[in-house]
Amino acid sequence: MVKKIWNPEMECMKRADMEALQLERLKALVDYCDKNVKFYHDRFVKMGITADKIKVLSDIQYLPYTTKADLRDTYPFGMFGVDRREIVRIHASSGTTGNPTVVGYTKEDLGHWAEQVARIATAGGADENSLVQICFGYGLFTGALGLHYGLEKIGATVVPISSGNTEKQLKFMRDFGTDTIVATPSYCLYLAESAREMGISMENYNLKIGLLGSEGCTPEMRDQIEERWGNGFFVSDNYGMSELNGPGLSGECYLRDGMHIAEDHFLCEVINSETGDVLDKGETGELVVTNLTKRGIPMIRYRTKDITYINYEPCECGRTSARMHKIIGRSDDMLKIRGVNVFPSQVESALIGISEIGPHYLLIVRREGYSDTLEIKVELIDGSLLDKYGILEALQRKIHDRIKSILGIEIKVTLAEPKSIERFTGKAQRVVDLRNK
Ligand code: DLL
Repeated sequence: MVKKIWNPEMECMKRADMEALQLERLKALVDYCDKNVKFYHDRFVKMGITADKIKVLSDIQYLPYTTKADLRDTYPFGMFGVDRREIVRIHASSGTTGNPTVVGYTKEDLGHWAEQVARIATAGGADENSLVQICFGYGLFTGALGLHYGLEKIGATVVPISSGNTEKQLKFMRDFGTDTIVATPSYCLYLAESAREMGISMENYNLKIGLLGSEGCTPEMRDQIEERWGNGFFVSDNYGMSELNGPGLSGECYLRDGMHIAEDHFLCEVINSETGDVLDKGETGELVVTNLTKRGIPMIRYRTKDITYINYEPCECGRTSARMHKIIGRSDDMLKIRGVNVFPSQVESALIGISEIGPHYLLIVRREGYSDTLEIKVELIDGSLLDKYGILEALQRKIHDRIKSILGIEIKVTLAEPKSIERFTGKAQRVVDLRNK
């Protein structure tokens, strides 16, 4: 794969210079928000904050946090920093409750966003020779259009096929010689499974690179995706969220030792999600991000609810940009079961590698009496095992013991028929929480 750096000036900048640039941009952002966003102005007045009070980067701790609830409360355009006519694009994400979160981009914002995506696409191995199939749904979701413009910027050939229609995806992939795919990890795996089921040899594909993201992908899951596609297929993990432009906030390089952050655009902190205290560098907690360059809907100290830690050491790839660890879980997706924190990613790591079962699983949480129970439902690869009681029982015990030793709580394992767990073309839904039902 190609090992280029899209913007060496920014991605390989000395840390002291990067921090100076971030400070300058932070002051400008605070001043901008004070003058243009009533929501921030009111908070600043209440807290006695003005841009000239920001002297060093750590003064960011005096600024207020922004949450998804703030966006919902100001729905639809209440947090925009410009007149609606200056907004050239709107995206939105539908939450499970309440109003969707709506975000707007000025022309300049779209330019920054494409630049951010150009960096992660290059870090993941794409370049002007790439032929890319974008399998994210085009529409209000930021994944497809975000990757689209970033990939066009680096000169790749983009096929905006969108999500779904698996047979057509596979046909185009073969006929066009597609070498790069943009998708969620679960859909990328599903495509490989479908190709195999249709009896098509993997030799018919030229797929080399997967720019995957939008949902978690453990190293174990990644290995499985790469193995299913074969032929040296290489997967990178890419992170972002619509409130912070979309994809492009960070992405892995070929060394895959953390996702490189576009630090000239995003100032990241890690906090204790319960107390709100800022943690020391390298500690694990909730990621909080300030978008230093966004003007359509500026974002100060946005609480992502995603759990990670950040490594500020330069990477051997040549980039000096800080790297955030793969998302460990979400503070609100984190299941508290009998006092123990459980992240679906822990279960995924334990399951993958057991040869008799597929990579599709569900965590089902119930309340029985005063106690919570966790059932883990996994699919068998060979359905005929369901008739072989002895083998089935031994397998169930093996999975049970493996997960129990990781989580430290009692669980129930259910083995299900092949293809009985729902497949997703977008983000996979792994948790069914029935406690309040
Ligand atoms: O998922 C943006 C995106 C699109 C990123 C395409 C990468 C590729 P939202 O729909 O707003 O935006 O969802 C944001 O998805 O807070 C995380 O919880 C989760 N997420 C995104 N990327 C990753 C990742 C897009 N690489 C939410 N690993 C975030 C784990 C991820 N979780």
